[in-house]
Amino acid sequence: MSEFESREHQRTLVMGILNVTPDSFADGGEHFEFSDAMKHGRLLIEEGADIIDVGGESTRPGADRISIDDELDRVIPVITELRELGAVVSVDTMRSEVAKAAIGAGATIVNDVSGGLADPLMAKVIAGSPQIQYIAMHWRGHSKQMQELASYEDVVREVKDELDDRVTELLKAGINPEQIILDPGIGFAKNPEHNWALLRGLERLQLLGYPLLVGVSRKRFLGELIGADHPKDRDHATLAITSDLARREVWGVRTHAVKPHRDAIEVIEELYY
Ligand code: PMM
Repeated sequence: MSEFESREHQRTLVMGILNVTPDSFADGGEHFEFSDAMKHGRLLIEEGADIIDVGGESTRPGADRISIDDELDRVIPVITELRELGAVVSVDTMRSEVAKAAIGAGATIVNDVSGGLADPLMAKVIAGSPQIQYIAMHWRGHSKQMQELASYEDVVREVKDELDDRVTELLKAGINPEQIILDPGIGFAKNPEHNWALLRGLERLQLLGYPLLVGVSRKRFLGELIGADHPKDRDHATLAITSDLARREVWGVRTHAVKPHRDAIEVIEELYY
């Protein structure tokens, strides 16, 4: 029995996405103004989000980077306000300065799509905040170049090994194992076949012994499968994956629509756990 299988069962958590950006994959521009961002944040809370993931920098393939000041201006006021409403907040950032300011504003989870690779100071900030959980996603490079890096012989083995290397470095920097959550990085330096292979092979990643977060919401590979050009037409396909992931006991799913995912997870709970 693996370490993961011996853990007590926990309902899969729903992380609602709040992108305060003009240009993200699926909701770019819709919540860019503070008042629109908060309106959406309140909706995510009402719909039962366990966590709200606030991001100020788009990571869609080809995206340009923004300045630290712009990123701080976008995310900190929203995090402060969401905390006042009692939400559990994660900050989606690759920058240690932004992570530090977000923790100061009340974020309790740092979601780093680079797993600490983009900013060598990130691991120190997380090690210095042992109450914070840290999501380390599989990543091979920034948005501008990431699709050129989508080359694997055995994607599940390589993602597993690269995440394992990340964990080794994070632990070396003084982060506690209990702080770490891993993420296969669906769509990041991966083509559709890689994404499907990773989703099929998640149990091999679970063998690393850490909780897993998975983000497939409205991503392009779903659109290619079902012929949906518009991201919002990919919600049913996303939901099918959430149900499967809840059955396989992943720690959390990162989604745009919250309510249907909470409902689907409740059904899986009733059926199997
Ligand atoms: N995907 C996006 C952004 N942040 N964070 C984690 N941990 N995992 C993901 O898969 C992930 C992420 C890109 O999606 P979006 O632009 O729709 O938010």
